[in-house]
Amino acid sequence: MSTVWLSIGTVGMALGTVAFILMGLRAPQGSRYFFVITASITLIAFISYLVMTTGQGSTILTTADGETREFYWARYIDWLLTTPLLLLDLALLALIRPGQSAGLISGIIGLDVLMILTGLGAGFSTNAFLQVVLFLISTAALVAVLYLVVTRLLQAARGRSPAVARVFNTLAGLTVVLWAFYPVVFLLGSEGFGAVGITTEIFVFMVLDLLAKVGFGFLLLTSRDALSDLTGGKMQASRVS
Ligand code: RET
Repeated sequence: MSTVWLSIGTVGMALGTVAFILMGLRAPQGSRYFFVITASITLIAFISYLVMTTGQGSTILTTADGETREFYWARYIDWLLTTPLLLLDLALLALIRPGQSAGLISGIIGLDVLMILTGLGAGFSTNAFLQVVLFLISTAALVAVLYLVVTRLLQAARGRSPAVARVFNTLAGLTVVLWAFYPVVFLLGSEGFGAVGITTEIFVFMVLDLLAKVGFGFLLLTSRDALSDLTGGKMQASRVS
């Protein structure tokens, strides 16, 4: 059954990538970078899902009490690359002059990378104490990332056009809710308490990944009003300076 869920993930990411590329070809020039970033996100996830569907990208670990579990590390390489890109989409939507907020953007992305790397360490570790410590650091980094999104970025987005502010609110809300599920699945799944089986874990991660990437991408890239406001805003800004 795991292979079925992983195959659905692979096909879903492939379809999302093709759709975003086709939509990008018809998009106004000034907003194309959103299509490039978002299609790259689903393309990377497609590769990761393809790797996992073909039985690669996981390792069998033996825990201290002699039990074994299969750890899918390929998804962490996907997340390491794609979660910063998702945050970049949000930042570019919210900030009028992203170049002037380089500190904020790199802070958010730096915390996000810390989150994924410590999560990878927790997943790979067979030492319970180290797992707990790394899990807590990863979760703290997640809280910090989401906090910055709903404070600093949300505040910045309020200063943009109503259409941009509305799309940002929706996407930020979606991000907070979906991202909060990941540590819960980790905790309940094979890396944590093992309360749910590996097949269920693979299924839930697949649904979350599709919503957080393809769902997020569709919401962003079909918001024509917001995207055209952004191009207009950009042209105005360059005229003033
Ligand atoms: C881990 C490890 C345990 C602690 C935390 C985690 C958070 C993961 C997140 C992943 C988001 C992935 C997305 C993928 C999109 O397709 C690494 C599970 C906090 C938030 C959005």
